[in-house]
Amino acid sequence: MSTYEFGKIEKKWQRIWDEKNQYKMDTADMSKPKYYCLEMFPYPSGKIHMGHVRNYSIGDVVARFKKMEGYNVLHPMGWDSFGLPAENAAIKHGIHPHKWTMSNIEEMKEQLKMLGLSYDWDKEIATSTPEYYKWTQKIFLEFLKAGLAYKKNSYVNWCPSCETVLANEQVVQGECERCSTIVVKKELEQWYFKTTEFSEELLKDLDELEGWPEKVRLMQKNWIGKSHGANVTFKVNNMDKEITVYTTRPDTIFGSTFMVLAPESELARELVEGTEYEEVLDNFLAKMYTMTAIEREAADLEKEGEFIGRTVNNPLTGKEMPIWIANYVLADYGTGAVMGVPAHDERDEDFAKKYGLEIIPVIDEDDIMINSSEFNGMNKDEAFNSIIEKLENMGKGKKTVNFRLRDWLISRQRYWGCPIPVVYCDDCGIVPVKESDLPVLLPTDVEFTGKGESPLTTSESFNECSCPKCGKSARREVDTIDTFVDSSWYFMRYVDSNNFDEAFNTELVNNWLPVDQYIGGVEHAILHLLYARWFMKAFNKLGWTNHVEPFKNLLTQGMVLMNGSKMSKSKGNTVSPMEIIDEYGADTARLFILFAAPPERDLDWSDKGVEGCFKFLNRVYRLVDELSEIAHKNLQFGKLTKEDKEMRAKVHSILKKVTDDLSTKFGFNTAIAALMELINDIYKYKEMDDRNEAVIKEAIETVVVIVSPFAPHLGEELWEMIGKKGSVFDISWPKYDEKALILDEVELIVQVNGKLRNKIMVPSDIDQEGMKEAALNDAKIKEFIEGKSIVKVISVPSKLVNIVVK
Ligand code: ANZ
Ligand code: ZN
Repeated sequence: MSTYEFGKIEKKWQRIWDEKNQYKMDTADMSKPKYYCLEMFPYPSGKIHMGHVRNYSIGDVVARFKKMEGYNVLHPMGWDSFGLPAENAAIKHGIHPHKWTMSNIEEMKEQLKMLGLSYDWDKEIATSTPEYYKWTQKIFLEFLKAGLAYKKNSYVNWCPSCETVLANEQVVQGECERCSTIVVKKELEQWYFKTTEFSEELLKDLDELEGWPEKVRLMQKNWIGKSHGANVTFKVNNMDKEITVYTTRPDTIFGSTFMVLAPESELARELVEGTEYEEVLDNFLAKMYTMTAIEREAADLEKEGEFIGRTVNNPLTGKEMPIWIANYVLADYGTGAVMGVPAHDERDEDFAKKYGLEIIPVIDEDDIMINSSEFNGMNKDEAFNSIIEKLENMGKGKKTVNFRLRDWLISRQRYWGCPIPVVYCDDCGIVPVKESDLPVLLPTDVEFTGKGESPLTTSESFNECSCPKCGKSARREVDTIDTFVDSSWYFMRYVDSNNFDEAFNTELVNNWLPVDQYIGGVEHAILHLLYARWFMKAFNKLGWTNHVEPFKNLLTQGMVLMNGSKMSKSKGNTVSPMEIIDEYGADTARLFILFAAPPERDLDWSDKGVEGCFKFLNRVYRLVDELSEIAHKNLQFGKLTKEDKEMRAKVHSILKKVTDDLSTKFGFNTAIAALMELINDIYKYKEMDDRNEAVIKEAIETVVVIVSPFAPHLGEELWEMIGKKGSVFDISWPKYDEKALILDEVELIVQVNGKLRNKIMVPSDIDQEGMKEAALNDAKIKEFIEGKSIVKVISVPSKLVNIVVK
C-alpha cells in the first residue's frame, strides 16, 4: 500500500497541466455559455500571503466547478504592478523599479502555480508593461477628448524636509512617514477624471446589483452621498458680491445667524483683499495646511475659526450675519459656504458657543416651525418646500441636489506609474501626444533621490520633446497616473490581452462582460469598485461597450486571522503559505482555508485544523488506493440489499448537497463536511462481507470528482489511480440519481381498462397523485393509452392503478 506523497503528486500534475495547456481557453469561442470568474489581481510584492491563498482558492473552486458544469470559463490572473513600493525599493536599494517588479512577478507566479490554480497564463497582464500602459494612455486621451479628463489647481501633501510630494498613505497623523516632519499643503495643477459626470448613474445602478453584498452597496451609496436641499444666495454688505450656500435644511433659515466659509475658498480671499483681515486669513490658512481632509471632517474636530470683517443679510429675516472662516467647512463640498444654524446643527452649535454667536431655535420638539414668521405652525417638511418656493420667487434660492462624490484626482508625483501622454507647448498649451507615438515610455535615466516634485523631471531624455502640433520644442508632463486607473479596466483587457491594435475588441468585451463572479477583499468595497464601475459607464458613453456595470456578482471574502487579529507582517503573526505547502502540500492548504469558515467570514488560523485536513486527504488517498482495483472492473449493480441501497442513497444525497452548495451558494465548508461524512460511510460499508462492488465503484468515482475542485492535484492523481483517462476536469459534473435517494420501494400494478399491463417500482410513501403520474408516465403504459382519451383513473394506495380509456 502506498502513501500520499503530496510533494510528488503536486509537482507531477503541475507539470502535466503546463505541458498540455490544461487551462487554455478561447474567448472567441461562444459555442458554450460563458462564465467569467475573476479574482482581484495582486500587487506583486514578491510573496503571496494567506489572504491571497484564500482569495484565489475560492476563485479556483468556482472556476473548476463551472467548467465541469459545462461553461466556457475565463479565469485569468495578472499583476497590478505600478506603485510606490517599487519606487521605495529604488530609493533604498538602488534597484530599478522595473527590474524589482519583474523579479517579484516571477517569484509570485511561481508560488501561485504551486497552489495549483487553474489560470490561463496566456492571458496574463502586468499593468506596468508598455503593452498594457499604452492602452491606459490611449484611454486617458479619449477621456480628454470627451471632456472626462481635465486639469485644475489642487493641494498636495508636501513634506518641507524631504522636499517631496507625499501620497495620502505616506502621511501618518499629519506627519511625513519617513522623517516625521509636519506635512503641509502645496498648490499644484493636477489632472482629474470627471467621476461626477456619472454620479446619478453610479447611484441608481446600484439597485440592479442584486449579486452584491448589501453592505457594499450601502458603502457605495454613502460614498456617492446624494442629498436634497437648496442653494441660497446672500448679498454681502458694502460690497458688490454675493455668497451662495448649499443647505439641506432650508427650513432652518430663520435660525441662521452667521455665515461660515471654507478658508481655502476664493471667496474668502476676495472678501479680505485689501483689508486688515488679509493677515488673519493667511495665518489661519497656514494652520489648515497641516490638516488632512479626514481630520477636518471628523465629528470630534475642535471647531476653530476667525471673523473676517464682513457681513451679509439673511434674505428672509433681514438680520445682519457676520462672515467667518472655519476649519469644519470644506472648500470642495457644496459651494464651500455654509449658513450657520447653531440651534439645529451640532457643528454650528459648537462653533457658536465657542465664539459667542447668537442661537435662535426655529423648530420645536414636535417638528413644528417657530420664530419663522409666516411659516410658524407648519410641519418642518412642509416648511422645507414652502421656504424654497419663497426663495425661488424672490430670486434668492433654488432647489438643488448635491453629491458627496468628488472628481477623481489622478495625478501622482511619482515615477513608477503610467506617464500622462501630453506635452506643454509655449504656443499651443496642453497638446495630446499623437496616438501613433504611444506609448510614452518611462525613461530609465531617472535619479531616485526621494526629493522634488516628480522624479521624471530629472530625466533629460524624457523631458526633451517637440510639440505634436507646431513642432517647436516642448516639455512633457512629468506626473504619472494613479494606479487605481490601471486596475479600473484590467478585467476588459484579459478578454483580449494579446490585442496589439486596441485596448480590447468591443465585441469580445460585450460577449464576456459583465464578470459573472468577482472575488476580493472588502477593503476594495469603495474606491476600486466605484472606479471600475465609472470606467464601464465612461466606455459605454464612448461607444466601446454596451454594458454599464462590470461585475454581476461580488463576493467579499473575510480576513485570515491569527489569534483573533489580522495576519500581518508588522504584528509578526503570519504563517507563510510556502511553509504550509512544504509541510502538507497545496491541496491541504486549500482544503483547510475553504473548510475553516464560510468565505465571507473571517477565518482563524489553526495549526490543528491544518493537521486535520491533511489527515483527511490521507484518508481519502488510502481509501481510493485500497479500492482502486474494484474501480477498474466492469460491474453491474445486480440485486441490491438494504445496505447497498443505503450506501447509494448516501452517495447521491451527498452529491446533491455538494452540487447545490457549489452552484447556488459558496458553501465550500459545508460541501467539504459532507464529503468527510461520505468518506466515513464508505469506510464502514467496504468492511461488510456482502458489499456490492458496483456500489463501491460508484462511491469511489463520486468521491474523486467531489474532492477535485478543492484538492485538484489529488483529484487528478486519484482519477488516474482508478483507471480513468484524461483530466478529471474535462468531464461533466455528475448528475445525482433522484431514484437512488429513495430507499423503500413498492411494486405497483398498473392496469388499463382492468387488464394488467405492467408492474412498476415506486417509493413506498407515494401519494395517489404520484401513483397516477408514475403510471401515466411509464413507457409501456403509454403505448396502451396512446391516441385514446382517459375517462378516469382509479387507484388503490400503494398497490394498484387502473386507467380507464376509450
Ligand atoms: C444649514 C443647516 C442646518 C445644515 C441644519 C444642516 C443642519 P450633507 O447632508 O452631508 O449633504 N455644509 C454644506 N456645505 C458644507 C461644506 N462645504 N463643508 C461643511 N459643511 C457643509 O450636508 C449638508 C449640510 O452640511 C448643509 O446643510 C450645510 O449645513 C453643511 F440644522 O445648512 B446645513
Ligand atoms: Zn506647440
